[in-house]
Amino acid sequence: MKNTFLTLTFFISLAISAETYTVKMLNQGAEGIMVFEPSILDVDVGDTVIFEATDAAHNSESMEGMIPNGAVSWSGPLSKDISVTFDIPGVYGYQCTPHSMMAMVGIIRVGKNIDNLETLKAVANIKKSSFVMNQDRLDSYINNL
Ligand SMILES: [Cu+2]
Repeated sequence: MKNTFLTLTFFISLAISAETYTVKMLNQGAEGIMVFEPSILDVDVGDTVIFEATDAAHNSESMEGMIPNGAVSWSGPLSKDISVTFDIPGVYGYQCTPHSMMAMVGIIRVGKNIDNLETLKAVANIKKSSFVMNQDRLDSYINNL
């Protein structure tokens, strides 16, 4: 009986304990210049991601048409950390506003859910035509989901 109670308590505490992750905004990372690191991140519903202003002059902004229906968009200030909590499952595409042309983009998948992936891909196809470098970066992130 006591063991059952302890097991139950353990699983309940797992279910309600949200995690916090950090994504660095970098001038230079393992994947090249102007990158989010990690560029692809899996989180659970209710988890929080801190986009950390490791290097200056970057921000994190959700991309129009690249977040699930009902999800709240975000747009962080330059050179400042921003914290975003993900309550809606699905795939989220985001960018650094001043470096979007350099394909400074990232993907967060919430709850292993890819229901909006086809919509996101269609928008990404249009978006990548604006990239002046790293044209295949966003595609490669999406293909890694
Ligand atoms: Cu940037």
